[in-house]
Amino acid sequence: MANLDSVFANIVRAPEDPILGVTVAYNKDPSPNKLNLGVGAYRTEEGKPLVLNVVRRAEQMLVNDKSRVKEYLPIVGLADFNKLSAKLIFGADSPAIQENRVTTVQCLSGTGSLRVGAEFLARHYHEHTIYIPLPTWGNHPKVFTLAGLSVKTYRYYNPATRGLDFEGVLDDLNAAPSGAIVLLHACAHNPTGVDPTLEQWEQIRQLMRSKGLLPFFDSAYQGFASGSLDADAQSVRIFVADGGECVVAQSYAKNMGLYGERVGALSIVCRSADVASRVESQLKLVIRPMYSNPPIHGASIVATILKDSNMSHEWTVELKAMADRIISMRQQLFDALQAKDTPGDWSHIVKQIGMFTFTGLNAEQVAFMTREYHIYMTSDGRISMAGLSSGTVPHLADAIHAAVTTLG
Ligand code: KET
Repeated sequence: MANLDSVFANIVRAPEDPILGVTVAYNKDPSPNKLNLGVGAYRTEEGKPLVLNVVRRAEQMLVNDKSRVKEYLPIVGLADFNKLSAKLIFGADSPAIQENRVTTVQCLSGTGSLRVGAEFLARHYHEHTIYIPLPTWGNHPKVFTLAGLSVKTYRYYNPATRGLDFEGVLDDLNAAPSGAIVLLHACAHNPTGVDPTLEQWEQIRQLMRSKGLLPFFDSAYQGFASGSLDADAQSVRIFVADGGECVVAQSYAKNMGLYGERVGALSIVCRSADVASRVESQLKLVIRPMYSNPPIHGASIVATILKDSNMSHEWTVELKAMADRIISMRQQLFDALQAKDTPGDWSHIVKQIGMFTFTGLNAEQVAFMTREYHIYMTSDGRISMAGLSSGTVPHLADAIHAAVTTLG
């Protein structure tokens, strides 16, 4: 057989990605009632992907501007984009920015920013252990391990209360070696939808600073949790306000709907402008052999919007509308399960925040819902609320009811 001649003949087939593989399976399903609640991607009430009006407007302006060229960006990306991204997450009046203690580099969306940050830390930071919450976004351990960090977990979610295991967070961070890196979800924790309160953040900050733990924030949902960009950045800002150091990966995939444009930023807040500029020089050495320099289009869209106050305002209105639609989906799903008397307490659906509900459904129940109802979701029971609409809530409620009553 010719196949045996291949130098790759012994390659073992890899499994699909636990999140993106759900879309692959969904695409293969011919059922007209199929519903994809796997990947965290916003859909309209009509179930369609959404390009924000303000994004269309910015793109039109870019296309019409004949002075624009397609030259390479610098290794660190578009300067305006970097400045505006730092302001967006740290606040317009952030002393760290004013004192030039922040270096920001444009990266390939949230994932690329995490990867560049992790590669930098593996090369230049003395402690190679990173603590990630349990559970967390499935790609985190892979990104950090491949970058050369050693991954450990800290307790985060309590399945019994479907809320934060705050004691667990504090105990595990307290037991971490001094200097360890700690991955924190800035807001709208994925997959649980459970965030610390501001008071709890403050206690986490105090503990981390007292032990010299280095915060590495993943901010993939700024504006999606509360609908307010500033409120959703509070966790990051209280860490920056104490003058200490931190690392932040930002994504515009969800909050500006720029998923496929791959726009994000990595910021490292340092103690002095001199350190920040040396850090940036080393970030360039990480980026150059990895992908040389980042793409221009998406970052230009973001910069066009953020530097214009009218367009920025228009963005916040559209962002709030997305956040509000998700919140109303939570209420509708909760009401539908109440109306059916579905066994169990479903109040966590309305209490959790952000794009996802961590339903508590087990892998067997999820498989049942996919098989019998053509509803696609990750096997950990996470559903993307942003993929639901008023029209599909009853179908999902029927499926959950049947899964819970049939499989207990
Ligand atoms: N961090 C978190 C917490 C996150 O949920 C995602 C994406 C990312 C980073 C990366 O996003 P990027 O597109 O690189 O900017 N999460 C959704 C999509 C995915 O898995 O890629 C998801 O959980 O469905």
